[in-house]
Amino acid sequence: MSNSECVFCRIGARKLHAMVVHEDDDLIAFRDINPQAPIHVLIIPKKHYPSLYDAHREDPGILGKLNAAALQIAEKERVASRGFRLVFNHGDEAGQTVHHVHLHLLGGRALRWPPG
Ligand code: DGP
Repeated sequence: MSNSECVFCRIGARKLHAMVVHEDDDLIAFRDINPQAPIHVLIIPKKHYPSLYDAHREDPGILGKLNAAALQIAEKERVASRGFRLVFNHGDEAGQTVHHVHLHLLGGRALRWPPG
């Protein structure tokens, strides 16, 4: 299922331009439009799942696929040995703004902890 109102569905369907770094049948990864680190890639399922719970309920395996792709991209982007962070923002208090499941891959600088 895809949602024509959803910006990430449109990127996944290649109807909206993004700097794509990785793609397969199930997912697509592209550079964040507002990067918070030198490497900031979003890995998304092509199918529209508004939240982690929807994805977990409908296709729990997709969450593992997003992680596996992130590990591969981190190597390609040369941050695997330096360190990187993988983040799912879920809901208002986490600051989720796009309601299509996405995994953030952040790296290329020292990342503070705890996050803001
Ligand atoms: P989140 O706060 O977890 O919902 O993060 C959503 C991210 O999506 C945010 O870092 C900015 C990014 N983003 C929003 N719209 C677009 C877009 O049209 N293109 C790209 N490349 N990134 C987008």
